[in-house]
Amino acid sequence: QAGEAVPVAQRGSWTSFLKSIASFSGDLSSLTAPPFILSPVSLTEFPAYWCERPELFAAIADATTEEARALAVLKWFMSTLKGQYTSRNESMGSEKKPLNPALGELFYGVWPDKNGRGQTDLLVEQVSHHPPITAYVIENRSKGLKLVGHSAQKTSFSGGSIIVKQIGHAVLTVKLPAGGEVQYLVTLPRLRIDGLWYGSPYIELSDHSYIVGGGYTCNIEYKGKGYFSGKAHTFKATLSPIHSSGDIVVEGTWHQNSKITHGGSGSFHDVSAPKEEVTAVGAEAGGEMGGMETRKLWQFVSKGIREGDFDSASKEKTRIENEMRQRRKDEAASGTTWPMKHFKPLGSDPVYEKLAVLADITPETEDTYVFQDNWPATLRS
Ligand code: CLR
Repeated sequence: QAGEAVPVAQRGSWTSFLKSIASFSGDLSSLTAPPFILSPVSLTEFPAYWCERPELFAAIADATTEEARALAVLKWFMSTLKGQYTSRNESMGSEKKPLNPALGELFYGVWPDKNGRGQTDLLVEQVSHHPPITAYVIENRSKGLKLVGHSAQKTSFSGGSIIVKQIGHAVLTVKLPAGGEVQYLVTLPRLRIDGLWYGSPYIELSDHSYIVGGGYTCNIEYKGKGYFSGKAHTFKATLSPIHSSGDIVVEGTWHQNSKITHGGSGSFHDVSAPKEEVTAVGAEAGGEMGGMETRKLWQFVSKGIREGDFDSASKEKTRIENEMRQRRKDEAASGTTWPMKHFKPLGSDPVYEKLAVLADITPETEDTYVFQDNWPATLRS
């Protein structure tokens, strides 16, 4: 039944929300949604999903051959998808609408060293508000691993589902023990948000994403229940050496496990063990959070949403949005713009251009945000 999962009092507003999505394409973040679907977490926290199995990230540094390294990168990547795309369903009952980050919003965090895997640091900055673009860095310095990326979305509506095209990419840089480094381009899958009619949205992945570099290309193909009457959340990854033959194929479900089905054998990834959430770290002296740090900025909005006090959540949200609007007006009046704190925009990414051609990835170029290597001291002492 329509709106089955929606609290009775909010069914009307859910229906009108769906109607506004259907007649709209572009930036969903600006649409007003009924309270039951609101998440207390801002999109600036999402890059943490890239490292919730820090030991798998660290393991990339231990590989000693190109093949082993390519497999380690794929295994780390596959193991992030469950968190990226199903964790809100697990923790909140369905996919929710995240808080729309303010320009300049920040998030810092850390996964501490454990069993010799080294400390991994996270830094996130909202580098654009219109359209929303989030830039991030994840670095394990002791292992010589660094992931830099940015994330944006283009949404449309089709057949009762929201289709989300992910814009942006990430580059993983691996320092080699023998000197030098190798880089991998990581592109992102397409999302379909199903279950809207019932008011219990969930994500299915579709199309392809790629990992390219270090002598290999990897084409990951995603299929869901709707497609060819297959199982939910399935994938097939084909890892191909660039200069020789001999593919390795991995098949399975990204939210559960997979095995090598060609060019080897045995189980590949398995995400049944619990993941490890990032520990938020304030950037100011003593680990205090500044006003633009996400958990401080949204503190009372989040509290309202968590406690079901939607009146104060929405009042507080309006207050923040008005403050940001005023800031933009003041900047326009004085002919200034909000400066990025950790990144510099670059119109085309040379690493992307070099690697994308190897797997025929389109577009041929994408812009990027170059990290300025200015970690706050609280993460580096
Ligand atoms: C952001 C980048 C992360 C992976 C990821 C997971 C969930 C996505 C999110 C990204 C972008 C925003 C998103 C969200 C799911 C729902 C939400 C598409 C891609 C939209 C804006 C909200 C739609 C509202 C319905 C839930 C009603 O690495």
